[in-house]
Amino acid sequence: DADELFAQLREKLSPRGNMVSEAGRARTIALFGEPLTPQEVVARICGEVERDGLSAVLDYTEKLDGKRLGEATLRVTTEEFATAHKAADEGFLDVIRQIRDNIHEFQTAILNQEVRVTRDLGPGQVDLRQRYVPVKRVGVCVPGGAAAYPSTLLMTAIPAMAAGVEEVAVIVPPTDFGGYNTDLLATCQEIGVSEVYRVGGAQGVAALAYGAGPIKPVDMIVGPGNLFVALAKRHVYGTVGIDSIAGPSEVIVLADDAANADYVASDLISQAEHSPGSGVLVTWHKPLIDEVYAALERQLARLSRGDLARQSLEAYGALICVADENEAAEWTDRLATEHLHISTADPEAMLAKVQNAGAIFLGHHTPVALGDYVAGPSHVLPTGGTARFANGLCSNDFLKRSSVISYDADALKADAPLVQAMADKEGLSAHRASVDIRLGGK
Ligand code: HSO
Ligand code: ZN
Repeated sequence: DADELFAQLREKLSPRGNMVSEAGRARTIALFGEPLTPQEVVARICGEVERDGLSAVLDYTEKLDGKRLGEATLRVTTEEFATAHKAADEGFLDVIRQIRDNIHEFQTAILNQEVRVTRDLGPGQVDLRQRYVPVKRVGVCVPGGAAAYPSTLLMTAIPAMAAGVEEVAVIVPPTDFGGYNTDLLATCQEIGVSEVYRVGGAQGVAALAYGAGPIKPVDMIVGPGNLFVALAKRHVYGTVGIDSIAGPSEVIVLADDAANADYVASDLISQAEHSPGSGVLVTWHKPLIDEVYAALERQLARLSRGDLARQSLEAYGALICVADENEAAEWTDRLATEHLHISTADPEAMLAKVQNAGAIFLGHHTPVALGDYVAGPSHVLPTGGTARFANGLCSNDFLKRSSVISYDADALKADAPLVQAMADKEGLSAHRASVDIRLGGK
């Protein structure tokens, strides 16, 4: 039953913070003396960091990540950056530079420009503007639990820099995949990110939001993380701005008889290997279901993360056969996934039929991995069905807009009756007076 499958997928893929899992029960009893939901854990940690600052951050880092850090070891030093950069492979640094340039090019090209409207009121002139100014200080969460993600640093920090953000502060867990990962530190050095703290989880997000010792509060926090990072961002929202709440990676592949089963399978697996991650095939060419299934088996057997990807696909994947392209478009819009790959004879025609997806990949030569790593749009994208209303991260998210309004004396005179009429209706006589006084009235 299609509706049930849809509900199951949605349920499985959206981050859940209001349930105590088996493992969570024992762990939270050990840590807090009682079983707590992830939401309650996050509220406690954030509350304590807000109250006690650095000491709470260091205590939680010890309790949760098993590392006792001090003020000196929390922040990555200039020497550590330099050493990592020197040790890095020259070929890797060259890759980073090329990707940096791609991201910077795209993120600069899409930047919103000031809009100006002038209105002629007889002799009077009205000048109206929408002005964009970058957020001053941004915090970036880089994951470091399951794998090292220098790509995520690039896909968050470079859009911020392209927008003109002056200060980028990075938090990353104190792990070998995180704050001790030399590739990540070398990447920071290469792109000019010099403020990196070895702290993850809710305590890291709270430190960015409220400030803690050397970590000065930021204006906005972006970037992906585990459930605790996601819930903490939601918790501190309002004190700071945030991007969307990112959940596990997902892709829908739309395919017809022009698709190559091996290519399709490789795209499904590439998002599933994030583990958890999901891949869903939707096709109206029935034989493709069996072909892709066989291709999945072949490829999973020989990939290094094949077992992880298999578990993800078994739990969160699906191969769906529909009647035609229109039904496929309906599925796409309802699932509203992070990635959509259109693997059909005429991808542009299919593109015109769909509305909801964070990033869309056209044709047989555009695997999602190009978007994950090199093309230019950010790989921080809406997940869990939120592509119905949310957007992928981009440079414009780091711009604030202000409206700017300017009237001359004649224009004020021309528009005064409108203000007077509205102020009289709403009974706000001081509003009216602020116009009258300028017209020489009482
Ligand atoms: N597919 C992930 C991004 C990523 N892929 C990072 C590889 N590294 C979320 O869209
Ligand atoms: Zn990926």
